[in-house]
Amino acid sequence: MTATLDEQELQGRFEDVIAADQRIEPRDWMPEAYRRTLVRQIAQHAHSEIIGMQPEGNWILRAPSLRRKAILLAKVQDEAGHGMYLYAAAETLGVDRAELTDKLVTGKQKYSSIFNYPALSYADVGVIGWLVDGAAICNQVPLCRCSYGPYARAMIRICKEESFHQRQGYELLLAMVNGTDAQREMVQESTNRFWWPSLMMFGPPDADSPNTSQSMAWGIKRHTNDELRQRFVDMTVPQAEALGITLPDPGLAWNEERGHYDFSEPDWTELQAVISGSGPCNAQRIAHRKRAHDEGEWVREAAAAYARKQESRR
Ligand code: FAQ
Repeated sequence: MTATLDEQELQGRFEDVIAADQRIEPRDWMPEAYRRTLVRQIAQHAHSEIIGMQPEGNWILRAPSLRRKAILLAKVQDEAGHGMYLYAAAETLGVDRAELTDKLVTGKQKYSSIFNYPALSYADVGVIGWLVDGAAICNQVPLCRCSYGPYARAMIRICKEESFHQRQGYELLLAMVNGTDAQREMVQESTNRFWWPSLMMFGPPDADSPNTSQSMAWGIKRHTNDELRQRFVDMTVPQAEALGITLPDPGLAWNEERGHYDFSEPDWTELQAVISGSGPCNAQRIAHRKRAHDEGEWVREAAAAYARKQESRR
């Protein structure tokens, strides 16, 4: 009886913190479902950053100049850093990074659909920065106000770096559209391939999103998938115009009454296929991640042995 009352009291306190828009910290009691939802989202987010190194990483050795190589190396390294902050945030919820990595490579946890598309030309490096990091920022800035403290704080630093990434992508595209006809065509061709997958990053439409309403009630998500997708379209159309690039949607038009751009429905069957493992690069991405993890075994062993030795000297 007392245990039930205690649980109710703890639940009440948790709800008060959420209602007051304050932060839940690792030491605080939280409902098991809240903890599970956070582990799911933060782990998926961390996996996305780590798998997200692969498409652009593919171009590091083929960058067209030393300057472009240095920029790309720094960006890909930042993504590794984001993965580390996010795994650390997930660990405050009582899970272990090794366990999360295992769930990634065995397909038990997801990562963002966007990284299952290949980067086929150097214009893709610019378009990934512009559209993919642009969509990531739209989605992630509200996560800086997430009700779970360690995730919210990790997102502040990540968002600062993501906006820098978005600008480097746009700067690369500006250089290319001011170059030759062939370079302008590369930018257009890359935009055509990445536009729809970028819109899908925000998740399924609200009517088909099983997690949104509960995550919003808990203050984990602050906006619905469709709200953020609209925000991204509104933000991106003028940027495309400034680049002189056409977005591949004949339904795209300013709607005076709504004060937003109208746009066509993405192909949701494609999103479902990519999420469930049938995207163009799913198998390759996981195989590469697994190989890198296996080859790093000796590094982890050496680091653990060194840590044990340091500990025994104290
Ligand atoms: N891909 O009920 P919802 C980056 C899953 S940015 C794969 O709407 P939720 C930076 C979803 O997990 C990319 N799966 O789910 C970068 C759920 O499955 P589950 C990462 C998706 O959680 C840039 C099911 O569908 N950003 O890495 C996708 O409320 C450049 C039902 O969906 C984040 O992770 C998808 N697109 O909303 C790096 C941001 N969409 O778990 C390198 C944080 C949905 O029940 C280069 N995450 N699913 O089995 C979020 O904001 C949310 O988790 C959403 C999904 C919005 C992604």
